[in-house]
Amino acid sequence: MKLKIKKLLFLSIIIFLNSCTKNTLEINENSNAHLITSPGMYFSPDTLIANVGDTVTFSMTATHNAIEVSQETYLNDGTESNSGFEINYGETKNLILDQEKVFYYVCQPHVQLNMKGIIIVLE
Ligand SMILES: [Cu+2]
Repeated sequence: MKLKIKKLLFLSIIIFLNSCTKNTLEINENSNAHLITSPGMYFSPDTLIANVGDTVTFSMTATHNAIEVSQETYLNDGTESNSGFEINYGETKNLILDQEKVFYYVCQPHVQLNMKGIIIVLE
């Protein structure tokens, strides 16, 4: 029962946050390796649901970066890093999801074009 409530809560967060993005959602419970790319002025997928222990590979093209920000910064289309992960322009980098958490990130030059994403890490 407790688990069900938790899942419902996460689901409502997902639906809300996904409405802020371009709506590409990846849920793949069978994989522990995920890839986020920048095929245009958006991240693909821009909403990723993963498990603790999974690895996310960010592969950014030359004009895009991916900077972790706070939830508030994310919702305000801000660009200020929260000292979390940073994937620089043109960089490919692995991120190990080591805790239950919702990560928010933006592409700094294109956040006003809604180029941002979330990673929801479940236990
Ligand atoms: Cu960009």
